[in-house]
Amino acid sequence: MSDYRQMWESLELDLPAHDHLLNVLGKFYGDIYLSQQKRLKGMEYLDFVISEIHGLRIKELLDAQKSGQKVFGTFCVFVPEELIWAANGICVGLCAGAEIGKGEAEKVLPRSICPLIKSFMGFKLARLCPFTEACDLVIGETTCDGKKKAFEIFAEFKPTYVMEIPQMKRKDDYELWKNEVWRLKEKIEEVTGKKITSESLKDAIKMINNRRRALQRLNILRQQTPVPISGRDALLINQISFYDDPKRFTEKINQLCDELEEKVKRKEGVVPQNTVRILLSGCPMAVPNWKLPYVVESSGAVIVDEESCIGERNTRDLIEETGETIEEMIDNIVSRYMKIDCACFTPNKERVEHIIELAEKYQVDGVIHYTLQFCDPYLVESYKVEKALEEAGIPVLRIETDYSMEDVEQLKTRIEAFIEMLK
Ligand code: BJ8
Repeated sequence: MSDYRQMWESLELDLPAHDHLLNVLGKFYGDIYLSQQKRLKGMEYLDFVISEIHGLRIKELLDAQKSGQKVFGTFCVFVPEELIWAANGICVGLCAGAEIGKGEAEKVLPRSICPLIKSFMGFKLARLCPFTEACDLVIGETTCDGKKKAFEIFAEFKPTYVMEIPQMKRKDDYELWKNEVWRLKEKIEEVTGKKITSESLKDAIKMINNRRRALQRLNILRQQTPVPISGRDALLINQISFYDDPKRFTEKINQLCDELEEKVKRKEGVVPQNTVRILLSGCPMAVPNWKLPYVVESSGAVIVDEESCIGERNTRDLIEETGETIEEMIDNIVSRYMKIDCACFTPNKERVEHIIELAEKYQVDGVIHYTLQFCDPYLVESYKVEKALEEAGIPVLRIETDYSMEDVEQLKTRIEAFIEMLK
């Protein structure tokens, strides 16, 4: 990593603090990931990507910029990344999964705001995220109030464009969303200086669909008993999908799935057959937020699926590949993205139905509903989720936490008791 110091300097990172961050991250990763037993050979690629998280991938982005490409950062799965790739841009999901730059963030944000929002502001103000620094444009959105208002401040430090996301799914809302997608297309073309053509959009749709197909394939394999991969590894794969090169990533994940299929044929699980199976549902777990999966899996259970934007909500729906003209393809993009069942929508019956569907499909023993502190949409919706799950006879545990390690012991006690009850 020391080879990259000049590159980090050019991005004006706070080098001593950045060194410290990488050390902590390396140790954390070793404890949570490398200590696992029976890991797949295919995970070596993911370990490599993580070891180069601020190195090689950043270098690739900067090299691409030198050859004229533009880099766009996003914080939400609602941003149609196909438009970015179709304009020869690069899309990276920006990390906001660690308690970083908290002091800096709290100078501009209230203390009682969602840790994810505090984290993306903190990474920027403390100059610790090379991805953010490498971006030509950050694309924000108006999903929840906290994010919406935080982007006004973030824009003072980084070129930021905000998409309006509807809060309901009536006919007018589809129109609003369609206009927003066209508006984004124009913005991306302006930044990249490239016109999106029907061919380039078609290719981009196919490329991102293929990435989703590979992740769907992974998820189908997780429905098996015994489950062939840990929840931690599956989460990591989903997290990395947001910033790796999509074609390379898809190829690697398909290879990993080949390995998994062999394991399934041999009935070889990552844990014993009778291990308690958990569905995690709720807020997204951005890299390196691995606290809860670690606590769950070190308490004798295995996570078999994530009902989250870093999981099923991002991979479940494909864009129809039937469009020939730009107008048809944009219509297909609009419909696909409006299927996202984020808690920011009201009403949001589909999400509750999906959770029950997933619980049955993955034969889970229980659901852990996970919410970040101060995330009103998911916190309020957890009441309906719990009620529906109870009516369906599926045990549920509601967890509200943040990115600090202070509550690990308390979480462990509650989760162990829940798992014991499920046994
Ligand atoms: S589509 S879940 S990625 S908005 S956790 S910042 S909601 S207060 S992240 Fe999300 Fe898009 Fe929805 Fe998915 Fe606000 Fe809640 Fe914080 Fe959140």
